[in-house]
Amino acid sequence: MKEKIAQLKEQFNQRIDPIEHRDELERVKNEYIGRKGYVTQMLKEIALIPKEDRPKIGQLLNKTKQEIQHIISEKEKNFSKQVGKSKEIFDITIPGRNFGMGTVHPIELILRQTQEIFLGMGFRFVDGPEIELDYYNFEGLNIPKDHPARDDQDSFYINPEVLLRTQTSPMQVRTMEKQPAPVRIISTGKCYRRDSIDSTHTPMFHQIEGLAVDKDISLSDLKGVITEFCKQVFGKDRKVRFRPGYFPFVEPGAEVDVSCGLCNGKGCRSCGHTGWLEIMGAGMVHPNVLEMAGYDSEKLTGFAFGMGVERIAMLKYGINDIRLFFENDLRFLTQFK
Ligand code: 2NL
Repeated sequence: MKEKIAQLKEQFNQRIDPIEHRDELERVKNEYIGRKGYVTQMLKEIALIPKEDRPKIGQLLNKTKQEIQHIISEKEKNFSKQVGKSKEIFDITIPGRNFGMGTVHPIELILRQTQEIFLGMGFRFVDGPEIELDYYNFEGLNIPKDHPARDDQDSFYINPEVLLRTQTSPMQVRTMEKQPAPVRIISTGKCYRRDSIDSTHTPMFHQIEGLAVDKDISLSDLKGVITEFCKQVFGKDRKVRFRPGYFPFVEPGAEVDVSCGLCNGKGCRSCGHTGWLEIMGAGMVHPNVLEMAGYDSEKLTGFAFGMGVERIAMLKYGINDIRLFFENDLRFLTQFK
């Protein structure tokens, strides 16, 4: 009988531990100490054992019953405490709400990638004001007040001497004024021009510009740096070519083309049947620009280049309308990772 009691207690302990719901606790309570429960049953069985053993067994069985009762009431108390916490009111197995991670804007993706490429080639990143002096935006870049190039860059003027920058070059002039050569910088950011909006123009756009000034900088340095950049952005198999082009702040100046990735340079609709896509302007820094910044153009030379970030992104990702970048339609924006 003693063993049977020990077994019963052991069995009860195993049953009670994993119980998580009130209903089950009630069932187990009945099973053990209810009117027809095991313990009650065994109390009746005491009449069947030898008289001299009855007090001891009776005591043991009563003690066990009390223990069982104690454990059950503790568990009941626990359950009432948990009301209002997670277990019974909230179903913690329901999946949480997903607020999404968001994605980086395609323009920002190109900016980051470009900065990384040029940082890898020893360039330093400089940042500057979007509200600029006419001097840094035009004059210091060899574009005096009566220069026809001003017509191509119709600007937002705040007053006759202050405007929203039309290019990122002002920061490069400021840097040359501040520090002696050698200079290796890239400057990126928003630029503004008074353009009518269409599939290739918006009054605000982004530029990436680079400048290197040192002793003995030559056109081949420019070609090497630009070719490396194009291969890293568009792919190793793309070709790069330089055509003569005019910009007031460089001499000689060039337009840079990259071979069309759709037709591999054979000519198709997307490249206007030329096999080439124009991606940036570049050239050797004009001696006037160096002199105005305080550099000796007899001793120093430099190269510079500039490109529109939207245009690079459109060519890289096959986007045909610049307005998509600014409409902020998530179906468009989340495609770039
Ligand atoms: C374009 C043309 C170019 C530059 C930018 C530059 C800056 C300084 C001196 C000389 Cl401080 N040049 N920048 C040079 C050639 C072309 O960009 O229309 N890009 C979209």
